[in-house]
Amino acid sequence: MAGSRRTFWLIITLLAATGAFTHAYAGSVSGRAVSQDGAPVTDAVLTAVPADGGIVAAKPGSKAVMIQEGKQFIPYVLAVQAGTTVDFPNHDSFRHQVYSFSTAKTFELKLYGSGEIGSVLFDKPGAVPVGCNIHDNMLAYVYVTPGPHFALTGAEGAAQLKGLPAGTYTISAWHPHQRGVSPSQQVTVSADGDVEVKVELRLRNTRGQRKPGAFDEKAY
Ligand SMILES: [Cu+2]
Repeated sequence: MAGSRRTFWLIITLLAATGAFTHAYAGSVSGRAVSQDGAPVTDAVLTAVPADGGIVAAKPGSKAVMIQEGKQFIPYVLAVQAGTTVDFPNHDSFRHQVYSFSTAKTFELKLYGSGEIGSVLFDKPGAVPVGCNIHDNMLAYVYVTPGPHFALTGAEGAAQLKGLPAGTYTISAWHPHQRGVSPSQQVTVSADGDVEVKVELRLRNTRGQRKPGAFDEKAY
């Protein structure tokens, strides 16, 4: 019967449009980052690493961007997977010189002006504080994750890690102002479920911005 066949395809189309099929292949983790005072933590990077150690490498040519504008880096925290090249375009009318002395990536771009772009390949996991030789107050962080599953928390301290194949994962959280090692916990993700995870970060008080290199690298 033509009518029932049409209804069948309509239902199939609606299921596909609402993502009912893709949900069957991947689970997710809804993370919430809070400080020791229970306040939501923005700009925390949540990562999920398979407990069996299997990591999918970044696609060749993966790119991300950190802008220099108004004597600031934007965003303040940029999370990328190892193997990603970050462009540092200068949107200001004056020159910047971007650098880092970090263990995960030491680099120094040449001094460059308005409209120009410097690029750096981040090939090793870790926290990379980024500064400018000309403007001491400019500070931001590139957080390089080993695998493809990561998300940055928003204003409410929430972030969702989507598209996780079923399995056991170590969920960890990192924030530039944290004290000590990153908190982590293991969760089991099913093929179609969402796991809620709350992570507590011990943050130090920050008054203004610190210069790159002044932070405790041992904590990472
Ligand atoms: Cu600068």
